[in-house]
Amino acid sequence: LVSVSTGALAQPTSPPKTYLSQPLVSEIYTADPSGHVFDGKLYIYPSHDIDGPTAEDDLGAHFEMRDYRVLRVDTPGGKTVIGPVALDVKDVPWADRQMWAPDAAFKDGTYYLYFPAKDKAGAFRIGIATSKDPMGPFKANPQPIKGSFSIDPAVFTDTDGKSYMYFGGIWGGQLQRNTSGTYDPNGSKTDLGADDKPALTAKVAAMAPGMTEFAETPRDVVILDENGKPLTGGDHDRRFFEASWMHKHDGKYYFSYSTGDTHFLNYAVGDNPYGPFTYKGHFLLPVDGWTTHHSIVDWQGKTWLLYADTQLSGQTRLRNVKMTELSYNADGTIKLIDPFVK
Ligand code: FUB
Repeated sequence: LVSVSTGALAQPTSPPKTYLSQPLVSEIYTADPSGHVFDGKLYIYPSHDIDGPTAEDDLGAHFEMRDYRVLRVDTPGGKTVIGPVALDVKDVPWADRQMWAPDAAFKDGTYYLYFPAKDKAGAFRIGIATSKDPMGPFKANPQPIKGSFSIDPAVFTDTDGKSYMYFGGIWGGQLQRNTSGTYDPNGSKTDLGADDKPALTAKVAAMAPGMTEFAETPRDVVILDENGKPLTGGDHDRRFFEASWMHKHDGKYYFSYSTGDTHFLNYAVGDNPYGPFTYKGHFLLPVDGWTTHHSIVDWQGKTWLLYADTQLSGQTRLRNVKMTELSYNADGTIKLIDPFVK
């Protein structure tokens, strides 16, 4: 027996990753999952990722999605059904490109799809489309919501029937280019550039009863630290970046969001839908891929976290949605979830 040495030292290899959960679908790429229970079934309104030609940049030009597909799960752990095209950008009169993270709501027999897209001037606006079927197809309104800007709408309906839209995102989400009330295409690429000042944050507005207009001028979703001071722009592990979500637990309002460039999902708790909200911590550690975006939904006696990573493709622009159980400690804090099994 002859053994031949190459002379090279063996390189340490990292152990293979074990994922906490598996992609819900592998036929198409999906991200930014917004979950809602309609008639006992879980409907998921995700972004529909495609492999476009645009190079990656800090403003997300590589997320060049053109349509939406709705997912449906009838029982936890059961098969995920992929719906047909629910809305295509070519059928949205005002929109030009980049159909980013959507959400949905139901009222008086109509399903509402809320979605951000860039208009012909390159400014993100939030549009509305309606359907009688939660899977669509949806018909778009000719104009975006009056006074809307930025990205990532999340519509929360409180127990009193009143609905609120949370939205916004910095960097590619353009919040920093909308501080004067109109879109400034030459504004900062990232944030306010003022690390010691209160950070830019999400917006919230009550929806008018018809669900297609804001009932008021959007206000800031203020997130306070343990000393009652707003989180600052330089606090990248805690400050808001994008991916707003609101849910209620034991009478408290949980505002959750992504920290973007530090890749955490965080939450803050308040006493009413407008806040202020007190920062509580991370609840999902960084996933594979640059973005992290989620929703939290009660279904069949449990609370579920819908999230996404890049397990199937290894590419930030081609993501896959996942689902795992989320639970609370006795004091109402959320138990931290690691997307990998160690
Ligand atoms: O999917 C495009 C954008 O990436 C979303 O709108 C953000 O939340 C981030 O996930």
